[in-house]
Amino acid sequence: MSSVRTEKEAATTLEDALKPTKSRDADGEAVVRAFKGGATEDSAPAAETIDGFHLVIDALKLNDIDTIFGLPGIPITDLTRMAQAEGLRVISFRHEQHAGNAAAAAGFLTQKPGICLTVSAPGFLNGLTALANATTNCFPMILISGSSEREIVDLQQGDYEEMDQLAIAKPLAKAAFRVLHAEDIGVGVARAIRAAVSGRPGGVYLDLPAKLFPQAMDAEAGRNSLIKVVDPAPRQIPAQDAVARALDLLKSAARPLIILGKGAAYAQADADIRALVEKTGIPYLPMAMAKGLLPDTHEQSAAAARSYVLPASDVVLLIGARLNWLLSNGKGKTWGGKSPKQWGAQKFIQVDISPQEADSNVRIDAPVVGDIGSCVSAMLAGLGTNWPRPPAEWLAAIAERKSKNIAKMAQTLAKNPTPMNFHSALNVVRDVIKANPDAILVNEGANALDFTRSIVDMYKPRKRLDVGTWGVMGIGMGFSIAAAVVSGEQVIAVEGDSAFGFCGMEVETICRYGLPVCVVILNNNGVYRGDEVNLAGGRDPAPLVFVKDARYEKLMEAFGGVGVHVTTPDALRKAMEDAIRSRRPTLVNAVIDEGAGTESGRITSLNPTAKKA
Ligand SMILES: Cc1ncc(C[n+]2csc(CCOP(=O)(O)OP(=O)(O)O)c2C)c(N)n1
Ligand SMILES: [Mg+2]
Repeated sequence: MSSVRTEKEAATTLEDALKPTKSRDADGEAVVRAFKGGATEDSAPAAETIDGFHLVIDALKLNDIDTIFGLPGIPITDLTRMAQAEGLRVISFRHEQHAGNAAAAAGFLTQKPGICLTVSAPGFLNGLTALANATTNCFPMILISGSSEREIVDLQQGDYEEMDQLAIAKPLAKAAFRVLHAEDIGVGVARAIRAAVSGRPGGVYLDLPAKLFPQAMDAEAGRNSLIKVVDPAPRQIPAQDAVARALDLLKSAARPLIILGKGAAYAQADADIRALVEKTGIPYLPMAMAKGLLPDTHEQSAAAARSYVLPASDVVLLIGARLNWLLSNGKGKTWGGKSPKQWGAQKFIQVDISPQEADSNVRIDAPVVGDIGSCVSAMLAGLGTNWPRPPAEWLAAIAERKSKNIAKMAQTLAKNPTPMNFHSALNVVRDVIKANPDAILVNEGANALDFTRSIVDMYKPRKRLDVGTWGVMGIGMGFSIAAAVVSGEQVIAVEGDSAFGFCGMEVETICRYGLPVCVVILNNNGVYRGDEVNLAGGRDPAPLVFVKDARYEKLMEAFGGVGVHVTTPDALRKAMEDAIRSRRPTLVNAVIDEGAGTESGRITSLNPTAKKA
């Protein structure tokens, strides 16, 4: 809670709210006196009233929202207390960005909007990065933020935490709303929920000014003003002719390929997606967060032959995957083009919920617009009984490259160098996930991300959460907390030491709520690697390196969790197995070779001035 407790806030404590008191201040001047079930002490029973706090809580509960990720302070301190008192799970963070990231991850995992609750101006801004990231990733979340007095903010007279938050949130969110009157809370929450989850999901901002919370209204009228959103994410059925056009094109392919994106994972259409892949027999590539939709060990996975199949394919079916930078924008060398802007020879079928996605980078020959589940089931129904298997030469060419690359990787993983490196450490994580396929893997860093993505197989859908479309650092602990809270499963967070630094304080949150999170830091003493020196030869360290031999595990111990310092794969394995057995918050500081790692991992080429080896 904020250390500045004004009269305003002092007057809105839970204690006040729970005991019947008189309403005062007809214009709602920041003093809570109306409450659920209240009656005045010294007069005949008055009409039952309800205040803004409870209307917000009831509106959320009515829509089956059971968890709030947030950080208290003016003007939402009592909202967090009352929400907990009313049976919502309130997970309180140390920094709003991580509460926001948790809300986004919860949204991705559950298809319900994750709720992040922040204080005004600085707290709001701290949460905004997560909101923008959620919108970019198409994760449904609602950032609910308290804000200061409208008339003072709008006249820029210098209110406590003055900021026009709605205006700032708008360009970064899918939608943004403000509620000024208690009777509009139901509509505001309903609009926010619909905006977050319908169509292409995204981040929604809901501005609740301080004056809204103590506003009282007749309880029955208040209850009647709430909306239980019916069918918040309506199915969007694709047109039959669009499906037929797509299937005709797919059938004509000599070298077909399916690419599954995180939209496909979000859709929870797992059985149909698997059936479509298996019935067509077409090789597929999972994007990072689509790993596990089919087990990565599936014989149709072409992941180990990615650099061969992308340029060689002739028809590509994109399911919930955008042709953004992660797929080299559908053109250039990756796709067989001779220059960065040149298109390859592929024809594309794109299954996406947004009609505007098609043609965003290259020509889409067969757009199929609708929700992924409806599109995939329509395509499945259209396959008929004698769908031809892809040409044998195509499958054989992929199989050959795949087995060569897998054998090469197996050799690398079998090595046991001293000091430990990314491969020997991640070989352990790979085994641990194989033995615990229900565990959720959270992953961030540069090399720590790229190596984990390629080495650690996933076996089930929506078990991998990572930096997503932006490649943002700092999602690790927020995503881990959300994953543990909404699933109850073991979480394993594989973190670069730099990545962990963006969110490390949230290990206190993990300990406070006793969450089964095992953080593994792949510690190479720096951003990308830890062996750089100051080019000027001065005393300051190079910009990319950290304190050598940092003891990150002590941070976890400081809050009662288990900290382990390891330098060998065997010790790492034991530490992870102990963590999973005990389900105790654990941080394993896995010291690896500080010279292991390349600039920006696999995206060195995006550095404008980096020397290319
Ligand atoms: C918010 C944010 N700030 C900065 C970056 C730039 N960046 C990309 S990866 C990275 C850290 C890489 O170091 P580490 O996490 O230790 O992974 P390693 O490559 O060393 O395994 C940084 C700072 C980013 N992606 N996001
Ligand atoms: Mg590092």
